[in-house]
Amino acid sequence: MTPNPRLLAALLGAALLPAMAASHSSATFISEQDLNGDGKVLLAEFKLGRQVEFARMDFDADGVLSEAEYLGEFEGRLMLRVGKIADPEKRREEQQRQMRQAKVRFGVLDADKNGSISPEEFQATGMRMFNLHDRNQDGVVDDTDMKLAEQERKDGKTSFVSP
Ligand SMILES: [Ca+2]
Ligand SMILES: [Ca+2]
Ligand SMILES: [Ca+2]
Repeated sequence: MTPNPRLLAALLGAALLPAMAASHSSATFISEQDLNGDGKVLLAEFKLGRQVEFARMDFDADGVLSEAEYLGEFEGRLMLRVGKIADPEKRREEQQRQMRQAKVRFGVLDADKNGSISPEEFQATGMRMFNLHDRNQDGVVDDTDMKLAEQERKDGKTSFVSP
């Protein structure tokens, strides 16, 4: 039996790209990526956002993301988030868990395993994310895709994509 490629992509995405957990619902995706505030995300808009994000993380501006740059940027954001956890033991555990996941993500993003993330590698991962949200594949993530995702969720098709 040949696995459904979309199902496989979804499973891989869920397993290998925990970064997506933060953007797993299309509503969150739109609110994070909608640069001009019109309630939808065009492919070009999304790519531009990724470019800006890449440049922001590329601290030494050498055109690629090193592991230190990638993890350092993530750690900064993580500190703000885990700071809300009152129990110091739990906070430390969560921090370590998240950093381990970030290391795994770096390995996934670095598709050619040369030790750094190129802009192409960064965009390729973004495209997979975009395609997951663009349910009807029209190059825009908007209300229609949210409704489709909602319907699929009701039908129990993609519970692992949008739990
Ligand atoms: Ca760099
Ligand atoms: Ca690479
Ligand atoms: Ca769409």
